[in-house]
Order: sequence, then structure tokens, then C-alpha cells
Amino acid sequence: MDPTATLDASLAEIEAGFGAAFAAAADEPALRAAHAKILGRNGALTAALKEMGKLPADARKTAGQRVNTLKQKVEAAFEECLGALARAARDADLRATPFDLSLPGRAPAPRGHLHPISLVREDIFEVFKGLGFAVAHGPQVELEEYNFGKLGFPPDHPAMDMHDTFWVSPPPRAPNAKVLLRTHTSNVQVREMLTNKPPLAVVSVGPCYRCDEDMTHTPMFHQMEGFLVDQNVTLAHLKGVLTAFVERLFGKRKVRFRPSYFPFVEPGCEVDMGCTFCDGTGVAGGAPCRQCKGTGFVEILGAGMIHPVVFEHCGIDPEKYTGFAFGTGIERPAMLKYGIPDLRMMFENDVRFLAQF
Ligand code: FA5
Repeated sequence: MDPTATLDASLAEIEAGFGAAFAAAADEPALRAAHAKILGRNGALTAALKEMGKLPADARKTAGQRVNTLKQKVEAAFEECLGALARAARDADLRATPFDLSLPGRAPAPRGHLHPISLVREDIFEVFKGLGFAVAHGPQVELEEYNFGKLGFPPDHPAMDMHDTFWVSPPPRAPNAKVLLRTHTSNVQVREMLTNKPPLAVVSVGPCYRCDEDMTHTPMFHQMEGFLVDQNVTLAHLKGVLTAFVERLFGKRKVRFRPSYFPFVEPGCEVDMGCTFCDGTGVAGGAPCRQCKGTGFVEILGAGMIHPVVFEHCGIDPEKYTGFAFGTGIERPAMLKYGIPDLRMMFENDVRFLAQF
């Protein structure tokens, strides 16, 4: 057959069919498929274009113009159908979703804020950073060696019973390791002294764990630990730093130091401050203050001069260096600072309570 006639027949067939093919496409993928049948790599018009080479030279120009005109028609129809489908989809969407433009807008969710424990942690860091201490963190899953051993707790020492430890299965790669959830933040003292040499002044805050639950004890609680090591550090420095800490966190209050025992300090003491609930009077609402049991003082910290044995275990020369350490649960300072009567409220997640901070 004459190639010009063949091409004419192909173009006529495409021209007669593309409009109906596009109109029959119910959605965009179907429309694109119909378009590809004409102008895709194996499309009818693409094939016709390839046939152009077979035409005699004098017929090519006219045929070329016909092909281009048809191509433009096909593209224009395709774009129009594409737009019509998009409009139809949007109209269907609008009809399907009832909009009531008169409804009031949705108020943005109220912004969250820090938990009282986090607020006190930040306050503590601010105070100690102001006193020149660095902030450090330690692991909550710890080796017995760092939680007890290096701090001078002898094996089976009764002080360890007071800590009511949660023991953890050792990892398969160290089946004989003694692993626990740290019972206090004093592990940070050990780890810092093992890795850094004096002078050192460090404070740390974080969760601790003990099998313990009553009005004033929870299985998970938070502690702060701080320590300072240098030459010629004395108990007077300890008293100065802790008095400054109490005054900066709670304002001017009475502070008193009582002798006490912790295996890793010598001498050791407990630090009390004037009760914030009764302002140190021991009387609240005409009755003995329940928080301080009428004494006017509440215990706030354990402290003492770091025991030479701890220095030896951590590779620090006890003949050359002295230092002090102190620690406290931080729920207690949070209760005193914000007037919270029951420690357990901090972990109940009651929004009515949390919203007050
Ligand atoms: C210690 O844990 C010592 N590491 C503190 C210390 C550090 C002393 C450095 C000297 C030098 P103690 O076992 O007393 O000490 O615990 C300290 C505080 O943690 C307690 O006074 C209490 O406020 C808090 N605490 C302990 N157990 C719980 C618990 N189960 N729930 C809430 N708070 C707790």
C-alpha cells in the first residue's frame, strides 16, 4: 500500500478515536493510560511519526504538519480532560464533607511545661553552676562495684540492706557481672573520680531505684549528688557550699548539721533546714506542723568528707587530696519548695496537680 495513504489512514483513525477514549476515562490513571496509547513510547501517533521516513520527500512536509497539528489537538484535549477530572474530584470531595463555616475554630492545645521534679533539677543545676560545679550524668543500670564496692560498702554490710536493691540479670557477654538498678547517684562520684583527676567539682541529678514504698518512699525516685575534691578541702567548705545551696534554693533559712553515718564519708553528717511549711516555728494552723513533726527542721541532705578508702579505690592519693560529698532525694526539696504535701502526687500524673506549676 502507498505509505502516504497508510499514514493518512492511521492519522484519521487516531483523530476519530482519541476524544471518545479520553472522555471514557473515569479517573486520572485511566486518562493517562489512554494518552499513552496515542503518545506513549508505543503509542499510535508515535508509530505514525516513525512511518514518516518512508514517505517520498515531497509528501513529508504536508504529512509532518498534519502529524504536529494532531499531536497538539491530542495534548490540548488531554490537558482539558485532566483539569475536568481534578475539578470533578474536588467537587465530589466538597459535597462529601459537610462544612459549617460558622463553627468556632478549634483552640490550640495548651502548651505543656516542666514537671516539678524537672523544675527543681534545673534550679539545682543553676545554683551549683553558679558555685562553679560541672554537671555530669551516670548510668541507671549499674555494676555493684560502682554502686557499692568502690564506695567502701563491705560485702554484706547492713547499710546495703537499707538500699533494698533491685538486681538485674547480667548480660550474656558477662554472665558473672553483678548488675543492679542504681540505688543512689553516688555512682557518678565513683565514675567521675575514676576518669578525671582533681581538682573536681561535680553535681548530678537522676533517677534511682529501691524496693521501697510507703507515704514518703517510692520504688523510683530522684537524687542529687555533688562532690568537690582538691587540696586542703575541709568541713568548713562543705558547710559553706551547702548553706549557700539552701539559701539560693529556698531563701534565707536556718541550716544545721548533725553527725550521721554513710560508709563512704568520714566524718558524715545530715543537714537540716528550717521547715518551709511552718516557717521553722514547728506550728502550723495552731497544731504541731505535720511536715517537720513540730521540730521546725526538716532533713534535706546527707553529706560528709569523702572517705580515704573511696579515694584509694578511684586512684586518687588520699594523702594529697581531701574532698566532700553530699546527696539528697530531690522529691523532698520539690515538696518543700512548692508546698506539696504528699510525695506520691508527683508520680500520679494527675493533670489537676501538674497544671499548678
Ligand atoms: C544516700 O543515698 C547517699 N548516697 C547520700 C549521700 C551522698 C550521703 C553523698 C553522703 C554523701 P540515703 O540512703 O539516706 O543516702 O538517701 C538519700 C535520700 O534519698 C533520702 O534522704 C531520701 O530523701 C531519698 N530517698 C531514698 N530512698 C527513697 C525512696 N524510696 N523514695 C524517695 N526518696 C528516697
